[in-house]
Amino acid sequence: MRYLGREVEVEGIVRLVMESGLSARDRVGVQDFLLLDNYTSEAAFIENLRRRYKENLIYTYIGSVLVSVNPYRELEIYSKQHMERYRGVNFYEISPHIYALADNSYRAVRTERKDQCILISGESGAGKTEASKKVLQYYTTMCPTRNNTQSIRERLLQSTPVLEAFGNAKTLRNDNSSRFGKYMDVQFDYKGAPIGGHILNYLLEKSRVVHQNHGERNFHIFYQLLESGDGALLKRLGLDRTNPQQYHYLVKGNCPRVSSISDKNSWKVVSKAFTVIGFNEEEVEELLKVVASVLHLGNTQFGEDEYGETHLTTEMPIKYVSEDEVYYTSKCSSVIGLLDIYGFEVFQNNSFEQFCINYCNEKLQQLFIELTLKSEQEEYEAEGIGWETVEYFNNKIICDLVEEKFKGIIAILDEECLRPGDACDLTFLEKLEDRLGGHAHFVTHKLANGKIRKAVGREEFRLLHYAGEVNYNINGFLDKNNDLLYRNLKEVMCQSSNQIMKECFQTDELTDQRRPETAATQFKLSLAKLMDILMSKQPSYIRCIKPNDAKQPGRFEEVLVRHQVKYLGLMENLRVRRAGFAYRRSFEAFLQRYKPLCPDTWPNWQGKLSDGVSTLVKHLDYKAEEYKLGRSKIFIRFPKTLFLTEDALELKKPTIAIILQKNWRGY
Ligand code: AD9
Ligand code: MG
Repeated sequence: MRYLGREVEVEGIVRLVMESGLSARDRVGVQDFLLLDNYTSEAAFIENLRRRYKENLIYTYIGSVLVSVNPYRELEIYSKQHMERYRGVNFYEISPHIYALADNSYRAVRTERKDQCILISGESGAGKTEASKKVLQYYTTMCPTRNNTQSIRERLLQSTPVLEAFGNAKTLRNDNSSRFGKYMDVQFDYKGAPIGGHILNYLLEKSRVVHQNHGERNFHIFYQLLESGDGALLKRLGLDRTNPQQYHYLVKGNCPRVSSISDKNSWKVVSKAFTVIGFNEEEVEELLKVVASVLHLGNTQFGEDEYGETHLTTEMPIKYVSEDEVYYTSKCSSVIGLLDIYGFEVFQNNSFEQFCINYCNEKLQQLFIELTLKSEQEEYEAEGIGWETVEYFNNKIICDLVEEKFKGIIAILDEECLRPGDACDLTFLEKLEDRLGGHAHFVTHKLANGKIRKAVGREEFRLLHYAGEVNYNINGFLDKNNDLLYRNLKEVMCQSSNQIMKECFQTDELTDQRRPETAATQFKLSLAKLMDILMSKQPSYIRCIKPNDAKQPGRFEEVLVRHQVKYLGLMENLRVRRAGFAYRRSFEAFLQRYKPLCPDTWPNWQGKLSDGVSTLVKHLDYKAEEYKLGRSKIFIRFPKTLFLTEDALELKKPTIAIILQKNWRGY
């Protein structure tokens, strides 16, 4: 049957009508938060999420933003049929889904030739990586391929298990936690076939190689290799699987096995992926030699020293793989970028890592504000509707506090790292106090009147982030920022006969007398590059939420969710989007949906679309302040207007269904 200009099944329509109808709304909430009556109420927001989650409706929109709540169970919503259902469909026509978002970006690439990016954020275990895989699967399944692009499609897909083997680990929060941020470009040719990819990694948690907290593991690859590597291979690598406990680097967390993970199966997947990606046997073995050498180093007496030698071995596999992923081709027409990156983090004890991660989130928030306002403005202009000012908190002040040249926290940290003599974490804190003491978003335990602020420890500073306050403990900041490899160690590495080592440690680096950039500065520079990449694209957002800490299905813990709604900035998000018009629809879609409500437009409107919409809204008695007609869209200011229209449609439903069914039979 045809409806809204495309094939859909009858059941789909009834469901569609149901989902936006009054009775269904009470049960499953609204599918777009923009339609919440009380859109400034956090409680109403969470209640809507909860209702939907209870019904296994894990996706909800805030306009074009997709909010996703981790179901912690396999839902039957990711089949090829589901993918097909979402092809070419507009957001509001059918239940919210990640495929709708993926398809929307793809269509923009195809029809408007505009590069797209999909930004996925959320805290550990919220479902970011799963979301990015689903988007990638959608593209690799649904996009056309040409003979020579089949292998590229496979390679794009197979990059995931390899990156996960080297960059993911079991943590307390997530059995398959990504310990790095990832930005992946999927490139499409002019026919819309995926023809290449490019992966950038951010801030790998290198320290995990030498230390794991209780209940956590090292990176998956170590366990996979040891458990399932071929006997002869292990022998060549000098590894002994009979007693894995002997490897110091694998036992720090006292958690060699994880019930949800099969190292054996993963090893099979990774081995196959190596081949598909294009590693030959020798290259794989060279790579595994590096992996094995880490385990050997861990068992040598200096293996447990500070950072030195372990650093370089861990970074390599990731670096190597990621660089090998670059296969741009000249025929590339457009790009969809996928960013799977750590969300805002607040722990009991927050250190340098959280500082970097939260700084990254400030930058992404800024990008979000700029791009959302920009796209709103552009749309209003394109539609010939006057711009309405939106009040919002601009977090640029916090970004500057962290990254400003000479003055920001990173600059001060670098200064201390470079200063010979008595520089240490405490002198760093003193300098921060001296220089940033009066800043509106920076606080230490010292109050201006000489008294002590108890909420901030003596070895902490507090940042007032857009998402909330975080105390950072300064212990380890200088060491982690220095991230030094000793020169003699580098020299040894340069002489290695291992091809991967050679690539990672090139002799010209040794002759370079310049001091390498500090970790924070490297991160700042790579973030700046990332922002440039993202700024040049049209963004879509997926905000992931973890409903409980127990990794269990069906449990919706309100306090936990409330935190995330706050840290993800969702209320602000909603406020900005609701500042002008709550809803907008193309004339065509609006008319198609509501034309049964007016005898002049039903069953078919023959004239101009805009006239049809005018006739319809006049008949529906819309007041002038409730809506505006742009060039191709109708803008509706209040959800209530839309609801009343939906309710009217609901009343008409039986008649519509019969007529549609008749049409269907005759189609
Ligand atoms: V981390 O910051 O890398 O530690 P992520 O990436 O946000 O984290 P991940 O995608 O790895 O979380 O999801 C965690 C687990 O939740 C997965 O291993 C799945 O078991 C589960 N999950 C997440 N999303 C879905 C889903 N859409 N359907 C079913 C899911 N299970
Ligand atoms: Mg992840």
